[in-house]
Amino acid sequence: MSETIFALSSAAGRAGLAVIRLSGPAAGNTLQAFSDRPLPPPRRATRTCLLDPKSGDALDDGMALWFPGPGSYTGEDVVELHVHGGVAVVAALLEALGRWPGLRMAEPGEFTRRAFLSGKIDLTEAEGVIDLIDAETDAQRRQALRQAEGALGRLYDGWRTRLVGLLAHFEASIDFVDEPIPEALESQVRDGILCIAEEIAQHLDDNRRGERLREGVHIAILGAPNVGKSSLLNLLSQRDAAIVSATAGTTRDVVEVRLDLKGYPVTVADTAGLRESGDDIEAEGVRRALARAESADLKIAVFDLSKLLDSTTMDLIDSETIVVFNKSDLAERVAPSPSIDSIAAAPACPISVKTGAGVDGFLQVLTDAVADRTGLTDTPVITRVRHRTALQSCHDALARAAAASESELAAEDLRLAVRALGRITGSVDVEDLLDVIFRDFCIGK
Ligand SMILES: Nc1nc2c(ncn2[C@@H]2O[C@H](COP(=O)(O)OP(=O)(O)OP(=O)(O)O)[C@@H](O)[C@H]2O)c(=O)[nH]1
Ligand SMILES: [Mg+2]
Repeated sequence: MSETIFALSSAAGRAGLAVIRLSGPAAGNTLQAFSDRPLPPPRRATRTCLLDPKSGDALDDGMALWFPGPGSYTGEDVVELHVHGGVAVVAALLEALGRWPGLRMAEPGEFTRRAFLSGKIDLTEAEGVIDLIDAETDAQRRQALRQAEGALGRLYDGWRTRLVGLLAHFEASIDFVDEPIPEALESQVRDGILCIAEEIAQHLDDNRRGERLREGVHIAILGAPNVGKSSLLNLLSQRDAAIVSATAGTTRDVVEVRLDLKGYPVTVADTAGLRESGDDIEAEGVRRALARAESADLKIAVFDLSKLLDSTTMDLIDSETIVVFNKSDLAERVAPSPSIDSIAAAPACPISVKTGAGVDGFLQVLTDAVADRTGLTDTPVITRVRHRTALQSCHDALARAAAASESELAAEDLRLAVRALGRITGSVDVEDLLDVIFRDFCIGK
């Protein structure tokens, strides 16, 4: 019989309310002992005075909820205690529960792990729950909620069910070794395999949208010294994150700011101005800036509209770049440079960080570019490397199965493909994965 676990499920620290959760066979008895009353009606919030069962001292006056298994989050008997969120109240309750026989503190993610083990949710739903707790922006929340509600799991289960059907056809024919597989059946199975392989290939070809939305889109601000890169970072983050000065070569380190850009999570990095420098520290700054340009999901190439356009920055422009011509307030002083036309293929925004001119338009271009590269399509998207690896091996196995000359070999590859999908949702043995997946959870969830 499994142990009964308990934990503070709300955040630690002073608050209006705190929720302590218990799950396991002793949950009901514990509530009776701590309230000195019979169990309340199931799933009904009931005002309850909580007592220390040893001394009879009152611990708090709160609310109790009783969820008999299997109709609970974990599938086991669950009790929730809604108490005053004072540090001493919570400490006294946790201490008294810890002394009660048969109870122990839950480990991180243990409630959700039990929900998975009792078949209440699959692994993708459990991961959706982690993401929902970690979601910092609205787009992240929507993606996580969809996954927690099972949209991704249903997609993978659908493929798995179809593959199992094809495998059954094959296995039935292998059992009758003497009879050759009818040609019509063989081509029907092969078509089925190719069709699913194609659907999986399309699903894999998603430009990492879902993973980017989970992790945040990495944006690097690049350009020659003094063009206003740090000023632009400060404008985006609405605070003095980086030092701005009229001295060229002010920024040396990469300065990173995490932002919620109209619902999308982004990490914006301001970098050192690109130029040849005899100064070792500045040269290292330039090296780091170029490394960021390499690794960023999106680049903002900044030019000073009142100066000649810098060729090092021009060389960095590609389809993942937004071009910003800053200092448009100074621009009438110089004739527009002819080389602007040559880079107009990338979206280009004339702005002035100083006066605010053009900034709204630039923010819209930036938001659209980020939205373009992140999740939230009609169909659910891959949100983790773990899914991608399993889908890739499923796809590879299907390609081998379709090309196999012997039906025994094709059947073996089909079995591997089914297994790879099963590891994503946890419907096959995944004991080795569980510690890794649930490690990301907090205690109490
Ligand atoms: N007139 C005008 N000045 C600006 C504008 N944006 C920034 N500046 C000024 O340009 C100078 C350089 O700005 P920074 O933001 O430090 O430039 P940077 O690109 O980060 O420079 P480095 O860190 O040296 O590479 C500062 O004096 C800013 O006040 C603008 O739109 N118009
Ligand atoms: Mg700077």
